[in-house]
Amino acid sequence: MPVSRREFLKLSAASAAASTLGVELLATKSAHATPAMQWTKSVCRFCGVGCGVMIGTTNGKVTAVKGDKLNPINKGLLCVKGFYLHKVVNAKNRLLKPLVRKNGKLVEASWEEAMSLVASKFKETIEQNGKDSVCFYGSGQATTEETYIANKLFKGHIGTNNLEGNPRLCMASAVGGYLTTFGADEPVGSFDDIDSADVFLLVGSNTAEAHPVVYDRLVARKKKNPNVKVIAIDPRKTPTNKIIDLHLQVIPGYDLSIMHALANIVVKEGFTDETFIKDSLNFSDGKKAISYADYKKFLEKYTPEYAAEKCGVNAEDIVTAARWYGQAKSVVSLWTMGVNQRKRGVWLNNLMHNMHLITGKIGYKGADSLSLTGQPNACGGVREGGGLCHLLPGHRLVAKEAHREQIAKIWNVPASNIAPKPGKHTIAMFEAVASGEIKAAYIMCTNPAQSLPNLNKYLQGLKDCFLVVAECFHPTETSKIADVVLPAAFWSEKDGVYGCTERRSQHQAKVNEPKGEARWDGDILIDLATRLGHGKNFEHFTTPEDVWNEYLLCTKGKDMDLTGAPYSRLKEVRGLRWPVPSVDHPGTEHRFTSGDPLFPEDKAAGRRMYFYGKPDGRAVVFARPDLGPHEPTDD
Ligand SMILES: Nc1nc2c(c(=O)[nH]1)N[C@H]1C(S)=C(S)[C@@H](COP(=O)(O)OP(=O)(O)OC[C@H]3O[C@@H](n4cnc5c(=O)[nH]c(N)nc54)[C@H](O)[C@@H]3O)O[C@H]1N2
Ligand SMILES: Nc1nc2c(c(=O)[nH]1)N[C@H]1C(S)=C(S)[C@@H](COP(=O)(O)OP(=O)(O)OC[C@H]3O[C@@H](n4cnc5c(=O)[nH]c(N)nc54)[C@H](O)[C@@H]3O)O[C@H]1N2
Ligand code: SF4
Ligand SMILES: [Mo]
Repeated sequence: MPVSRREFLKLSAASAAASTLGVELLATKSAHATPAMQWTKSVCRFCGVGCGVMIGTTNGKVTAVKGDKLNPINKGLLCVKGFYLHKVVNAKNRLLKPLVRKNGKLVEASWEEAMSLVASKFKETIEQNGKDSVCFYGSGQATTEETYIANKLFKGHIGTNNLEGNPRLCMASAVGGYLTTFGADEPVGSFDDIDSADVFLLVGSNTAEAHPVVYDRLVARKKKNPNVKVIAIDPRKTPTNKIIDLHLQVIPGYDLSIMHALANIVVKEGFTDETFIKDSLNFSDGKKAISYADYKKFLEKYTPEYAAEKCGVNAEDIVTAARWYGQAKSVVSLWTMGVNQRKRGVWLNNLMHNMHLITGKIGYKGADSLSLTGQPNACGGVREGGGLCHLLPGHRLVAKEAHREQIAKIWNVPASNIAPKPGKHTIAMFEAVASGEIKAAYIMCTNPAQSLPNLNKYLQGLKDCFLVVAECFHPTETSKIADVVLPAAFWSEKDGVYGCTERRSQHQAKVNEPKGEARWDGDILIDLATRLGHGKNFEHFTTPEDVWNEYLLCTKGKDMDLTGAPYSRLKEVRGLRWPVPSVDHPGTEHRFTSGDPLFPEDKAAGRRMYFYGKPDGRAVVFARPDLGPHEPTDD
């Protein structure tokens, strides 16, 4: 890497701060524009903000990157990560040739040798130990096309649902939260809501460092309107504190009680939207339906004093936060890993939504319960594309017979090829690797020997199993212990689609040839499929666009309909927010309300919102206890 992690974090914060002051240093500094340079529209591959970039090439070499001024997400700004993309493409530690382990050492090999070894080992393992003795571990940084091919190969042809991705470590709680509250995954609104919100509630989210361009948008909103208030719930003081008006510095893991206390005050002081509650909400204790009156009774325990005691904050601050929230015309909540990465992650996601629902502050400009996604394509490839062990493409489930049949038809396989039982989720999968139950693993675009929790439990198993790693760089902690390392094309060396936090799908452009002998990840997987005897159903994939076109069939008529987003259109526009059911549809800013092409006016019968993911169109407010962390912090 061109900078150390410490410098990197400093730079991130510094760049965000610079743009706070209106200095547009981000886009221009490293882009040494020359007349010979050609500029191509693309997208950043580093985080879920999904900033638009312009890639500068000189004689087929990537020489500069600048923010895309026409992109509505970043309007020309980039943080230090996007800003360095051209350096990363050309980094010295790019992996240029396949590596195969011989006598304990990784040595260079031909593609033919490496791939025939991978195919024969996978074949042998499946024959001797069954299809569930192999697995695939992918990434929210892979393109949708890549994840789609892996899904088609592993779930549809090999016949194992042992296919997972690193978003499990990151976004799984958010998915669970959206599904249980609204009946459908992914946000109701979009980043645009940031530009008109009056109050922001940031929970467990250090946007200044982790999502700097979102932070910039927040800063811009606050600068324009000094009455805007930002509340943060976070155990740490972070660089994001620069714009925070009220900081509830909680003891980690206890903040469920704060969210209930906020609801308690909002109810007591009359900030609820009674019409919206009557028309559009149900209540649940997590096991069964309860009434609105039951919910109010449940909240009584959660006084500001109770929550303050549990969380180590001031009761008055909780009251202030609740009043700001209640009085505001519109509120945007943003949260990331401080909410998701915990035993009660889904529950806390539900509580974030609860507040928006009981106050009716959702589904219009400036009002949204907006989970910030970590990775650039966790939403697109993995959540929408079905890159987890229980999913199929197009927000479908392996457990549903109709869903298996629909996808099997598109994949041209018997529906019985797809197993009805979910495979092993990430942790169970690596436990099975550690115990020797899974004997061969294909890892693409992620570095689990660095990023798994409780890593020491899994390292020996990873070393013992037959480990294939597709990587752009070497060494990484995972490539170091692999049996075969396959050089993958990076970012600007391949076409693909990324779907960011706000349901927006964007085209990533190929502008240069892969370095050395690197190949597109999709191409490597198609090669493996062919060697395993499944070539017939993959041979029509000659380009990523072919794959995208097949994937679009999986989205037709679904809540994440992308039918109106073929490459021809994506290459022109700055992404499209689904549902986008036809090529003349502009995309959707707010779901479940008028303007959403799926909003059923007839069923809604005058209601402002209809949550069509639920059978009766009503979202659910959850009254679950404020259980603390699995493992409290010690000194
Ligand atoms: N520079 C850089 N940026 C990145 C990434 C990167 O690797 N580097 N990765 C991207 C990805 S994949 C992700 S997921 C995001 C992560 O983005 P963030 O989640 O914003 O980043 P974290 O550093 O994980 O910060 C989590 C915050 O949660 C707080 N927290 C911890 N425990 C609790 C708790 O119990 N309650 C509350 N309320 N808060 C708590 C922490 O103090 C911290 O401020 O960043 C994305 N952006
Ligand atoms: N201790 C600790 N652990 C964590 C977290 C934490 O905050 N602290 N955060 C968790 C979270 S939120 C997340 S999202 C995960 C992230 O965990 P990882 O996915 O392991 O994170 P990265 O380091 O981004 O790994 C991506 C890898 O893909 C490679 N790569 C990049 N582009 C391509 C490509 O086009 N093709 C291929 N084949 N490879 C490519 C990169 O070189 C890199 O090695 O970590 C989780 N684990
Ligand atoms: S905020 Fe995220 S998407 Fe935007 S430039 Fe930075 S890393 Fe890339
Ligand atoms: Mo993440």
